[in-house]
Amino acid sequence: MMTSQDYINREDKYGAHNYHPLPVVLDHGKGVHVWDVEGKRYFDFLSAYSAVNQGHCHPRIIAALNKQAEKITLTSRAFYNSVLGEFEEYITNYFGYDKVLPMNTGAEADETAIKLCRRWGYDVKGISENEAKIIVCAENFHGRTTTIISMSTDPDSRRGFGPYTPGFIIIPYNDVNALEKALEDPNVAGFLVEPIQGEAGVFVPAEGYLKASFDLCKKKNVLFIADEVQTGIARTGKMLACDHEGVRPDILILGKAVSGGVLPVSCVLADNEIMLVIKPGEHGSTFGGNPLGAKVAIEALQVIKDEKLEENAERIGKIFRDEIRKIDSEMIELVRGKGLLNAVVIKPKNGKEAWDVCLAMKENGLIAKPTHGHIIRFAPPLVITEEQMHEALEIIRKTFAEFK
Ligand code: IF1
Repeated sequence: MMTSQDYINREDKYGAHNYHPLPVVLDHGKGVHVWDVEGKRYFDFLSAYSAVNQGHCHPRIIAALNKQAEKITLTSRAFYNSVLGEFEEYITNYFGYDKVLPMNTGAEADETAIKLCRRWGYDVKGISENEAKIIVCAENFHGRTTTIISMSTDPDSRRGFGPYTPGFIIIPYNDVNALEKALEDPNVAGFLVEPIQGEAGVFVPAEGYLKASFDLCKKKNVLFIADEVQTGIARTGKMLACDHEGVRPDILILGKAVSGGVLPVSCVLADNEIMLVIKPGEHGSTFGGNPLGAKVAIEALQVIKDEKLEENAERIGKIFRDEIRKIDSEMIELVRGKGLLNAVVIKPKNGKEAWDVCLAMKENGLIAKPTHGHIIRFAPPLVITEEQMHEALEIIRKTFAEFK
C-alpha cells in the first residue's frame, strides 16, 4: 500500500517543480468533502481555486459527463456538432450577451479577450495598427501565458520569462483617479480588471469602484473587460461579482466553475459589434467548444440556478466572516471577502505563519492554501450548508487555539 509520502515522492521525482502543494494527497471527493489516500476526510476550503463551486462530483454534472462521453467527445471546430449551439444559446441567454466564444482555460479566455479588444480597437475605434493599449491593474492575476505575465507585477510570475508583450498600461487597483488619467491616452482600447483581486489575497475594492470605472470607460469609448474567472458563477453571492454594482461588462471572461471543475471550459461573452470583429480562421482552439465540455457546462450552470447557490454563498459567507471576527487570536489580523470568497490575513506569531496554520488545519480536517505568505484563502464549494459551515468553523477555532 502506498502512503501519502510515497505519492508525494513520486510527484517530486517525475513532475516539474512548479508548485509547492500542501502535503495532502487527495483521492476522492463528494460535495464539500475530499478524502486523502489514507481515507482521512477534509473540508475542502479551496474548491480548486473556485472551480468546484457546485461541489465535488456533483451527481447531475457527472451524469451529463458520462452520457455525452458515450456519444461523442470532440469534433474540432472544422465541423459543426450537435451540442455546441445548444451551449451557445444557453450561456448567452444565461448571462445576457449576443455571443460567446468558447475556450478551455482561464488564461486562454483572457488571451481571447485581449485579442478581441485589440481588434475592436483597430476595426471599430480606429486606433492605428499596433498602437492599441490595454489598461490593467497592479497585483492582477490573469493566468500564466507569456502575454498575460507581461502585464503582471508579480516577480514570481514574470521574472526570467521575457521578452514581454508590449501594449499594457499598469495602474494601481482600486484607484479611479489613476484610471481616469490613463484613459486620456487615445490609443487605449480596453480596461481589464478583476472585480475582486483573488491572487492578491481576495482584495475587495471600495464600493462603487467597478461602476465608476465602467462609467469612465464609457466616456472614453473604451471596453470594460471583467475577468470573472474566479469571482463569477455565484462565488461572491451574486452570479457575477459585477452584479453587486449593476455593471454589465463589454467583455466578460469566465472559466473554472463554468464546468463545476469537471473539465476545462472557459469562454468570453460579448455583443455582436465586438464579437464579430474576429473572422473565420483568426482565433480558436482544438478543444474549445467540444461537445463534452459543452454538455457538462450546461448542467453545471443549471445546477447553480436550481440549487440557488448565489443565495447560499451570500448567506453562508456572512456567517463565516461574522464567526471568524469573533475568534480571539493575535494571529488573525483581519478577514475580508464577499460571499464565499474570503481571506484571513495572518500575523505571524513565534515564527508561525499562514503555512503553519494551514498544516494544523489539515491535521484537524480542513484544507486551505496560503497566498503571499501571510494570507489564507477560505473558499469552500457553494453547496456548503449552515451546519457544515459551523462544523468547519469549529475546526478553524480549534486550530487557532493551538497557536495561543
Ligand atoms: C494556478 C491564484 C486563484 C484567475 C483569474 C484567470 C485565471 C485565474 C482571475 C487563469 C487562475 C488560478 C490559477 C492557479 C492559481 C489560481 C489562483 F492564486 F493564482 F490567484 F484562483 F486564486 N483569471 N487562477 O484567478 O485561469 O488558466 O488557470 O484556468 O495554479 O496558477 P487558468
